[in-house]
Parts: sequence; C-alpha cells; structure tokens
Amino acid sequence: MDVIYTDRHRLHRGEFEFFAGELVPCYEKPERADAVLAALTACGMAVGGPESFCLAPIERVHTPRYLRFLESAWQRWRALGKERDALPDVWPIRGFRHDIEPDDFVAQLGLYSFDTATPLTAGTWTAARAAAEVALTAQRRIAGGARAAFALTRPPGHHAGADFFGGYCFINNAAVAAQALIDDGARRVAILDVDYHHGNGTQSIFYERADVLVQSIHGDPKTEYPYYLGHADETGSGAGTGFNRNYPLPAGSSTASWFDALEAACGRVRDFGPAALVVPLGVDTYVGDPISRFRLDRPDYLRLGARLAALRLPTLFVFEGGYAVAEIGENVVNALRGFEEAGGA
Ligand code: OKP
Ligand code: ZN
Repeated sequence: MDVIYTDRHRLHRGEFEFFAGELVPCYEKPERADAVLAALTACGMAVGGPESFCLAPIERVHTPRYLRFLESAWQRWRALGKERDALPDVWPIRGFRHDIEPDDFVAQLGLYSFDTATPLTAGTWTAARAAAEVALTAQRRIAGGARAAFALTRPPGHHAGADFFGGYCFINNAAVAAQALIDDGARRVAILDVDYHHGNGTQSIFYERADVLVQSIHGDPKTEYPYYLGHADETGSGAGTGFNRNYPLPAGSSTASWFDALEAACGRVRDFGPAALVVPLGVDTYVGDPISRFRLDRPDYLRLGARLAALRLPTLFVFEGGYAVAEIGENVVNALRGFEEAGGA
C-alpha cells in the first residue's frame, strides 16, 4: 500500500507537557514517526512525499481565524521574549465569551485550546500543515482509485476541532481528508477511529452531518482522556442524528470486548454504504502503551487490518496515537499488512 510521509514532522518537537500536575517530557515525539517509517521501509513498503496544497481544503474543516492564529503564534510568542514552548494557562469555561478574541496572546492560546499537554513550538505550524498535506496526498490516491493508502501523519489530529487544539493535535488530518473525499464527489464517507482516546475533534466537526458517519472505539471518558466527550449517548444532532456512534470501553477491557465493538462498528459502516472509509489509526490500544489501558497485543493488529479489509472499501489510514515507541512500528505494520493480506491493496 502507498505510504505518504514527510520528515517535516520533526519540526514539531515539544519539550514538556503537563501530566497530573507535573511537567514531564512529551510523549508525542518525533521518534514515534521515525520508528513507524523504519518499520515500513524494512518490510518493503513504498514511501512517497506529500504534494503541496493551499489552505482551502484545510479551511473546509478549520476556521480561518483559528488557522491564522496557529500560523502567527510562534512569531508572536517570540515577540514577547519567549524561547521555550508556549502553553496556555487560562481558558474561557462556561459563561465566558468565545466570540470576542482577546488581544493578549496567552489569552488567545486559551481560547483556541483545551489542555496543557499540547505545547506550541517553533515548528508546530509547518509540521501540522505538512501533516495535513500528507493526509490530503493520501486522500488523492484514494480519490484516484487506489484501494488503500497510509498517511503517516505527525502531529496527530483527531482531538483538534474546527477552532481548537489539544491532545497533541492541531489540524484534524483525518477530518480534512474525509471532507476532501466528499468534495471530490463521494456522497458518503465513514470514519472509524480505533485510537485508544475518543476522537472528540472529529466528532464535533461532523456532529450535525449525515454524509459523514463518525464512529470511535475508546477508553471510557468517565476515567480516560479526553474525559468530557465520547459517551455512548452522543449519537449526532439535527440532520446528523444517528450518524455518530461511540463505543466507550472500561480501561483494562479485554481484547475480546474490543473486537466485539469493532464488529458492531463495522456492521454500521456496511449499513451506511459509504464510498470510502477513513481510519484514524492509533496503536495506543497496545498492552504496553505507557498512557493507555487496553490490552491489544502485536498479532491483534493483523486481525484489525483483516477485519477492515473485509469491508471491501477504499480505505485511508491516518496515523494518530501510540506511545510505546519500541513496538509502535511493528504494530502499525501489522495493521497495514493484515489489511493487505486479507485482500486489501
Ligand atoms: C492523544 B492521542 C491525562 C493526560 C492525557 C493527553 C493524551 C492525548 C492522546 N492526565 N494526555 O489520542 O493518542
Ligand atoms: Zn490516543
């Protein structure tokens, strides 16, 4: 299968994130994508670079105001005399105004974010935009008739909403690709997010739409990040009612129950009858992941890939989480190989 990748991801290299009241080294680091690339090349997969795109396909998902903020953020932070990464320290919670953008830069950081785990660095905009281009290039392969493609994106995307960053994500790569599939003529697109964490950004972007079915299998938000979204009763609203489905599973859930959820989600994909499938592929469901609590093991990713291949849909995999760097490459390769060996391209 075609793999799209650029080493511009390395320009985004956060130093510290807040984790339970402490500053710790960022889990989301360049070595993650480097390890996946090494594993893919070792097994002979063809890797190509991204084409360039203007901002228009990204603005189909994100607000121009938010993108302008991201683009200028580092320069403005530097103008304040800062050299270390930018992190927010104040947010407009319930009852505050969201319609007026404050002039203060840190106040703007809070307006456009939801956590302290997502440092904005010198190369963040360039890397995030490059990741969106990786996803769009892979999308073009699918629109051009390819059976499958893998967008090796970093930073990840599924927590980013139309006008906010968080959860290590700035631009929602999978949502940009899904929207581009629609804009290229697909009448319906299904998204099936298998990362350990709920894809809150993707859910919110498509929540009122019937043309994009969004499903996510994840750790129960009662105990797992992102905590405030991802419950089973969130099924869409307005025209989108019935076109959002969540499968929250308790932390520590067995692999058997994870595959039961996958089966239910695949049934709904089939019933929806989409022209293409987008899979935000996180391998933080791995038993050895340092920040997650499911128990999938290496061969389980072969089975995941094979189950997705059986849907017989053009399939765009978009890389998300996975923090056990030593095993991340093997787990991603297994998902893609499982797909190919079951009849995917
Ligand atoms: C990104 B992705 C909780 C810290 C959680 C953020 C996790 C972001 C996961 N104290 N940190 O979905 O893999
Ligand atoms: Zn995750």
